[in-house]
Amino acid sequence: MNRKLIFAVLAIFALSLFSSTGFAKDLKIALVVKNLGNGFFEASNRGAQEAAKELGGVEVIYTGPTTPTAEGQIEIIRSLIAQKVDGIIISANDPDSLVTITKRAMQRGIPVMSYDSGINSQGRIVHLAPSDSKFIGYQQVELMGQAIDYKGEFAIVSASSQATNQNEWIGFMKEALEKDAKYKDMKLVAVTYGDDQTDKSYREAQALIRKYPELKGIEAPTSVGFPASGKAVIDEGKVGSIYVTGLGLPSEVAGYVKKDVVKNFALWNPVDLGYSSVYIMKSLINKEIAGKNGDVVKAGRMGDIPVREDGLMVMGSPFVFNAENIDEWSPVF
Ligand code: RAM
Repeated sequence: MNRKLIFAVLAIFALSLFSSTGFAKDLKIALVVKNLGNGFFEASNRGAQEAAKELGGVEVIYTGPTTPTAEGQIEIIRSLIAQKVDGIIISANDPDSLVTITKRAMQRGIPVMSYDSGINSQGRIVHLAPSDSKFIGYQQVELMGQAIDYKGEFAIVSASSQATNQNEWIGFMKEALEKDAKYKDMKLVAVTYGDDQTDKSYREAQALIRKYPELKGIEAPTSVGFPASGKAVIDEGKVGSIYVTGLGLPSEVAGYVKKDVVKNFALWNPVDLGYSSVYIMKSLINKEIAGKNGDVVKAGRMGDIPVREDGLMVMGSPFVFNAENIDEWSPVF
């Protein structure tokens, strides 16, 4: 072998050594949220970035449309496929219309999972739900019951009308009202949609208060619609006669607890949700799991998360917040 050849062989050897010991390119994982400017998703991104740091060699790209539409997310996924990201985690604005594009991503070798708000199972490998949907729906009715003494009219200010997660929860809220005699004197009079926009949610809540003079409660299963509804109750002079409950960030709802507009509400930890999703996606990219029933992901400080039937994964039970614990939680998320 001449000296040049020996040199070339050595150079190739050194290069491959470097690439397997830290000079390898980072895995690019996209976190596609329903919409930007939403505190819930920003908190989930904090957890996602934390997981990326812990795992090493992972870059999380936080992205999403400005308003929560499936069209906006389809455009973003199209461009993520072109950029050849290594994995896509998405909170879906629609369970069906994203399937075609996410299937295309998977055909190109990019694993897709949903978190928070699911895509139908043909369009993703696994879905990480924050908690059992039935549990969430029934719990919301119970919290509303506690706030209005299980009596009177209440209305819902939801997120967007196509959102998978909110629609599932609302379905279970209706089921609880029908099935459980405890709620027989409570009446759901309307379901409206604030599209996870503060202004629109505020206007919807205001319209409900004006349209239903007997209204006793507003339930908002969205972190954006919840504080917006609280503000509408105050501005309409209804403190003490209309109570708001729902799913919200303690940091954004604390003020309404103090003003006696909110007695109690629930949420899971969005930081943990984003954190767990990145661990799950890394296992999918590295083919440590296939996303089948019985697979288990070792998700760092969150411990083992098993895959159930239909690729469903579930994080835990929601926390309930009230005047007693709100100050402890509002600095956290
Ligand atoms: C909003 C979004 C999200 C939901 C929370 C509770 O931020 O709609 O999907 O999980 O509220």
